[in-house]
Amino acid sequence: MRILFLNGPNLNLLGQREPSVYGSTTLKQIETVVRQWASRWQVEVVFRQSNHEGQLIDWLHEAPGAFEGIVLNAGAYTHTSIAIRDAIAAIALPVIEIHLSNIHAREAFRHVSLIAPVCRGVITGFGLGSYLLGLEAMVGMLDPQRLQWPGPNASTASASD
Ligand code: CA2
Repeated sequence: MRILFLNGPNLNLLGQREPSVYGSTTLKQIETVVRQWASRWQVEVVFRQSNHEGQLIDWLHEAPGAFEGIVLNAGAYTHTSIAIRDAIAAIALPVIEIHLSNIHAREAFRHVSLIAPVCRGVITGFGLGSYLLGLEAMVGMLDPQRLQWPGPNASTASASD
C-alpha cells in the first residue's frame, strides 16, 4: 500500500518560524516519524511539499494508479482554493484533510475549509499527531484488517456498560 502525503504552502518553514503556533519539528522530521510508523503496517509513504497551487493540483491528478490514498495538508489553500477542491473531486482516490493546528480555534478565516466537503474526513489540531492519525485513518479505511480495526457491525460497548 502506498500513501501520498501532500503538503502545501509555507510548510517547508516548519520548525524554523512561528514555533509557538506550529511547533519546532521540521517537515523532514515529521516525514521520518510517519515513515517509521507506516513501516509497522508495511505501508509505503511518499512526502511532497510545494508552495505552488498548480504543482499540488498536478500531483493530485497524477496520484491515481501510483497511490491508494492521499493525506493532504493544503496549508492556507485549504481556505481559498476552489481549484484544489475541484482536483480532489475529480480523482477517484480517497483524500483525508489534515492540519497541525486546530483551524477552528484560530482566526475566523481559517474556520472555513473549501476542501473538507470533498475529503473523506478532517483531522485538525494534533501537531505531528495529525499526520500519524491521518495515516492510521487512511490505512484503516483502505484495509481495516491491517490495523485490526473492528468491522462496522462490531459492538462498541459491552452489555455491562
Ligand atoms: O495548521 C495547519 O496545518 C495549517 O494548514 C497550516 C497553514 C495555515 O495556513 C492553515 O490555516 C493551517 C500554514 C502553514 C504555514 O506554516 C508555517 C510554518 C512555520 C512558519 C510559518 C508558517
